[in-house]
Amino acid sequence: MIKRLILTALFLSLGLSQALSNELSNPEFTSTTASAELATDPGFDTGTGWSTQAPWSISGSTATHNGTAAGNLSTNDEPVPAYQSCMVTVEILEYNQSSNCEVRDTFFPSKQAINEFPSTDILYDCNTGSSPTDFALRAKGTDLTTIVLGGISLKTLTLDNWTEVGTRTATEHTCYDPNQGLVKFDSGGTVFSIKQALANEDYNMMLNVDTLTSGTVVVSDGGANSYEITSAGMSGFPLTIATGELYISTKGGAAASFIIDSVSAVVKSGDLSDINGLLLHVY
Ligand SMILES: [Ca+2]
Ligand SMILES: [Ca+2]
Repeated sequence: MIKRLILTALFLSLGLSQALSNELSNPEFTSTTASAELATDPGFDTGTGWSTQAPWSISGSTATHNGTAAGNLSTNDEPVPAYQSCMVTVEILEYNQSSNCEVRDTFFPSKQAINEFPSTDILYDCNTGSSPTDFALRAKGTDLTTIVLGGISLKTLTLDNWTEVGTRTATEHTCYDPNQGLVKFDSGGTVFSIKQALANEDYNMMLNVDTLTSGTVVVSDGGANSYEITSAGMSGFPLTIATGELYISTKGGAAASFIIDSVSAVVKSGDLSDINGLLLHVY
């Protein structure tokens, strides 16, 4: 902390504040754009596009599960394009924790549960089912408690200011969670990237890896200049951009699964690069 204070004071006294500005847009991954509504009847007003496995029923603009057996509430008109980053919004009118209601793993690999009442639950993940894709929610509770849902909205998400590079498949994709500001990468071995325009300069980079389950994070200019990260946490490193673009990628050649939290690119300023480098290490 003392070193940090001294260096901050030094930094400010030298009037270098501009030297630390992040040149990237949406560096915290908190900004996404949602698609138009994909569910045919998101409010359960007509039941069109939904299939109800007993004991689910749709009536009066709600979907109800009476807790007598496990059952699925599913779309039947394949509204969601496969392998996309998705936002599922569930309006929960009545719920008991023991009802145990979750998104089926044929849609979300993480099988997320709806668990808050009364609320609107928002779930994020990549749908990885066969193409095109139906959404399904499975209620597993048999405790005679009732679940009542007012609606389910299905939308895909794109990450603002970043461009995807690669072909989305069941095993190669990114997934966006703007609430937490996270990007999840999954790869079976083929490179998948997000990229953003960045002026050709020498930069001090920082990348915060939230979780690294497997594989290697590659930060590069898409050309000869790159840096590899193989552990979670904050990494600071120099990077030269010579192509006008910054890439964050899986390495390829091996399976990868990691989540990144933020990235910054700060232009090195001539003689001051050593100070910047030192600051990065202290922070
Ligand atoms: Ca409704
Ligand atoms: Ca973030």
